[in-house]
Amino acid sequence: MVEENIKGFLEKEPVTGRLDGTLPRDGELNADLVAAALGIETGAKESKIPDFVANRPPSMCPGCSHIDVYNALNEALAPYGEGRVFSDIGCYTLGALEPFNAINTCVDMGASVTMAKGAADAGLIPAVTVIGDSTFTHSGMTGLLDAVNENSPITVIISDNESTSMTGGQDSSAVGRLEAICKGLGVDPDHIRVLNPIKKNHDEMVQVMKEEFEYDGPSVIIPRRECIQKALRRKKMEAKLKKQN
Ligand SMILES: Cc1ncc(C[n+]2csc(CCOP(=O)(O)OP(=O)(O)O)c2C)c(N)n1
Ligand code: SF4
Repeated sequence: MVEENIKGFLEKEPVTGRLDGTLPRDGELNADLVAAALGIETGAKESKIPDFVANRPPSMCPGCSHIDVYNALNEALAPYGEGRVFSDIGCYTLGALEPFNAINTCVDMGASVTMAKGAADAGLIPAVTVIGDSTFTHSGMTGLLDAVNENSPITVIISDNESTSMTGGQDSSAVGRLEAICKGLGVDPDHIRVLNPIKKNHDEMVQVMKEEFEYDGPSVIIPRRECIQKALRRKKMEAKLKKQN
């Protein structure tokens, strides 16, 4: 019944969208764009960017834990050559840009793990994944299970900022459970390595990464430090609650 309705609608109406210019060819489909495409007046006005705002590429916040992860990763991977870091979508995707140039792919949620597995199975070793804690629990876990089942030599770096930061800092369903999840999926506990990604620990991080790149099986590295923006909001809230009590 439902199928007949859809068919009928499509037969009567021309299909419009990104290809005919009704919607932009790329980028996010926000509510205003979709409303305009449907001919709905929302009253939203395009806001002009003031002249004093300089055009610049996006970047990670100063002090972000992902920065420490990329600094270590670039050093640890240097002897192996480029083109082996499969990543995903989140704040850490900004590691694709200068000055890091640290990741080579970003396709869809979770693809970092399956792409690394495919590359390793095809002979690209080491093959590395960089994925966020939230994206990992959304759709990276299944790929890791696959890597465990076939003992694929990949290193999955779960850059754990205990937050879903790119979309506004929602709680991540991974909080407090990442090691247990990886163990449950069958990763050898000796190859689940938790790190504190701060400058002072740079050499230790490089060393651990090098060790896991040499391991002939799936390994997981979890650099864990709370997102700075989330920590600031949390501290503000805690101070407010303290004042109220
Ligand atoms: C299928 C799908 N659902 C939702 C999103 C929106 N989204 C963008 S990044 C992201 C997760 C970011 O969290 P995390 O992986 O922990 O990285 P962080 O931004 O915290 O570094 C989500 C849910 C998306 N891109 N694709
Ligand atoms: S919002 Fe958080 S995770 Fe994102 S770049 Fe800033 S500190 Fe890093």
